[in-house]
Amino acid sequence: MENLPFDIDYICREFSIPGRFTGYKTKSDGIINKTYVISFDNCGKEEKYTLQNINTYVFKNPYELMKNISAVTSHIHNAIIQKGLDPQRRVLSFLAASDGNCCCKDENANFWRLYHYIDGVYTLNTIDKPSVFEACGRAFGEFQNLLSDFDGQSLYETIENFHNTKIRLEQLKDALKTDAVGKAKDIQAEIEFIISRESDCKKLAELTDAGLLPIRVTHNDTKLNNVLFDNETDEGICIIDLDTVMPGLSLYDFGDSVRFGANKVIEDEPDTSKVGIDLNLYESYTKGYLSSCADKLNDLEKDLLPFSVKVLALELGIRFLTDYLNGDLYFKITHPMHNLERCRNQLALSRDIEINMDKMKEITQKYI
Ligand code: GN1
Ligand code: MG
Repeated sequence: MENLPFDIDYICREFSIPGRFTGYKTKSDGIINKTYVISFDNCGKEEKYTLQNINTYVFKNPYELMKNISAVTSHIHNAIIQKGLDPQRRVLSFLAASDGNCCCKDENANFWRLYHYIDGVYTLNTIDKPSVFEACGRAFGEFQNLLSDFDGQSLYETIENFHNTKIRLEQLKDALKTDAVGKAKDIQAEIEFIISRESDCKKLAELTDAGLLPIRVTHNDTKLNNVLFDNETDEGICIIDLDTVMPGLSLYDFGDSVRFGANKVIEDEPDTSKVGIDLNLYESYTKGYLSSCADKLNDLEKDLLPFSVKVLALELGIRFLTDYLNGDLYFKITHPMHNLERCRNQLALSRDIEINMDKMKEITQKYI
């Protein structure tokens, strides 16, 4: 097979994969790592694996990253067995490389990891029916539950201050000052919008410092497409993309999930007039999420659920804009304005959430 985006002989050797390589598919859901599903014929039986090239611009220490993921997945694995459920389909399982680590480094300093492919599931980038988003909320709430007795102290911080919106804003201001590629002049409106919401950016960090919001072990990247849904039951059975599982706030997970899934359009939609919060979807997610973890959250966490959606949209807008100013080094892009369009989409969403805040609070109250 010609022109593979990976060296299949190396991968097979490193992970001792049995059988004959028959082909691959590229997965395009994530915008950080490169992901492929690779297939083998093992004595007449098709066997599949998910192969990922870890983005080392984003994740500086893949070995630490994989130690986190090993610890977290084995904790979840045990918890799932205790519940009498099938760990093969409900948690990712990684293959060890030849040196015993859960990833390997090739001669070009690319890091690779491999996990068993889970069959009979689908992923989504948009919602076709509200019940699916309720299932997504239930799955992330359950993820929170499964990790509630996991010791976060043992985890490395794979990306420092990942959801510290206050620090994200400082990083934007630095990028603006440096103006590495001369784009600062074009983004006055976006900067004004963000600066006028500086107090919102600081709020969660301040409440955490004051000891009012508890640090938990959270996923931190709770996009809809990071859930595997069962083909037969539509249940969200497995949470993937565990790179950012770290100590964090429950509100990061709730806010991030809703800002992605309950937006009326996809994150990449450039027409901001179409952007908005779908209140029915907000309700579905809130219902699902609180049904599986309401008893774990304190009153302030529950009160701030709607606010968290606004602030996570604002934060991602800040991150896209910072990357745009820095010359698009972090997120994969397909065209020069991509990160700016994504930023505008998120800022429009946070504006629409402000407008609908009272309605969102009312909906949330129904499920508290
Ligand atoms: C990235 O890896 P992926 O595509 O699931 C990013 C998230 C953003 C998201 C926006 C490690 O997630 O924080 O919310 O893009 N992950 C990282 O689409 O930065
Ligand atoms: Mg992902």
